[in-house]
Amino acid sequence: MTDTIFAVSSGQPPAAIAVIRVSGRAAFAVAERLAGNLPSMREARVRRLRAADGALLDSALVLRFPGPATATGEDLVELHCHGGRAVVAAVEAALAQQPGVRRAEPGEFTRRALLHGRIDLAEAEGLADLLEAQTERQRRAAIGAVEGRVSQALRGWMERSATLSAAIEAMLDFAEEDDVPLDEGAVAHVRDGIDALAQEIRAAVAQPPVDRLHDGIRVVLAGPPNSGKSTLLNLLVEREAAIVSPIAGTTRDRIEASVVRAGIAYILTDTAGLAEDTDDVIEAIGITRAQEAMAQADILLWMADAPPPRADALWLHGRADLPGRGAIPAGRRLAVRRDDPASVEAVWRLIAETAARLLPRDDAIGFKRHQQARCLRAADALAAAPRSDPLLMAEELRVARSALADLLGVSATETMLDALFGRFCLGK
Ligand SMILES: Nc1nc2c(ncn2[C@@H]2O[C@H](COP(=O)(O)OP(=O)(O)OP(=O)(O)O)[C@@H](O)[C@H]2O)c(=O)[nH]1
Ligand SMILES: [Mg+2]
Repeated sequence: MTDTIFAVSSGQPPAAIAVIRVSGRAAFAVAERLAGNLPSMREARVRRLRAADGALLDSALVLRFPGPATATGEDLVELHCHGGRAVVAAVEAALAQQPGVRRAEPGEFTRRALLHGRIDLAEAEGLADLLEAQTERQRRAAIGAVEGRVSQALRGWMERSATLSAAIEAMLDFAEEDDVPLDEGAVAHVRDGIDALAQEIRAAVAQPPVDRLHDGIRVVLAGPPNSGKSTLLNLLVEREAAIVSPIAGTTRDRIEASVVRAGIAYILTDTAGLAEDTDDVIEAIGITRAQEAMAQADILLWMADAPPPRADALWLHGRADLPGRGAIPAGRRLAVRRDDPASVEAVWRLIAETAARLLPRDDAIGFKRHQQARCLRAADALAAAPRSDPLLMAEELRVARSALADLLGVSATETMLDALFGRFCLGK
């Protein structure tokens, strides 16, 4: 933590410009050694960067920002160099030679931001998702988290819980000091507040998590051999991803193809035909893999005449152009034929409709799965609080708060509680 760190914060060279960031106590001193006198705070100036022996390294735009109001919470310098590989390597080498200065570990700038309270854990997770975002929907969900949408919800619940705890504390103090029984009406009122909070948390995390949005929706094609799975996969992804042949058992392994449609990422998986019985060892392994893929599918496209193994599968009627297969039998969602692009488009529409139900709405807070699980734990603790025992209620409130605090990467901030209790005590 006492080290001063540096790293290229823009994309990998070569590029027109490479932004090298230096963060830490020695940031200004180090930059001064390279650039001569530094520009005023938050002002951009061109400076010549020189090695220790005075040799010219590059001419760069130099900016400096005083901590703690910086991205990392520390003194921060940005060197906007020419983005050639050798330029960047030379400036990095000059930085690394300075005492107490080293190259940053992956994510270390963000880690420092977290440690210095510039961002919280939920925002940091959003930032990681934002950097990985490849689709418009992924970007929108991630920027929401970076801007504190998740954090605000969590903090709001923590504060409500702290207020309820404070009310209990005040009630207990009052009863003790004046030696009177607890006011049952007031206890019931707090208990109702706890219930309302539990319900609100449950409702907020009832939306599908954002994980599927970031990881891609897993669409798996499965069914018996020769049912047209690989043909449909190729048509859906518009390339020859899988081998198609009239020989039953052509596909033996899982074949994955990633596609983005309407801002949503999908991973399509073609699988080995589920032959009734086989002596072929490799085919048998393929079938096991197919079954694993089916178990992990968010959307199962079931191409078979026999009914699907899962109630939520999308049952398709394949090869509908063949004689005798013209009419769609009951239970099938759609008929597919390789000579009819409209039938393939209809499959995509069906996938998209199903996917929409698996993804959070655009106006949802956008929790991740692990955040939802922890929020539910907090809600369970609240719901478990007994109706008439204020001490146990206070304990469940504390448990809930600490579950929420973990998601923000803060300790169930005593400071926040102190402030709140302090306020209550004033009027007592
Ligand atoms: N007429 C017609 N033939 C089709 C259609 N779709 C696939 N076929 C043919 O059916 C045979 C099997 O197709 P595949 O796509 O390889 O079937 P699969 O389900 O992947 O088969 P396995 O990999 O063995 O499990 C091939 O000869 C395809 O040309 C279709 O819509 N109409
Ligand atoms: Mg196949």
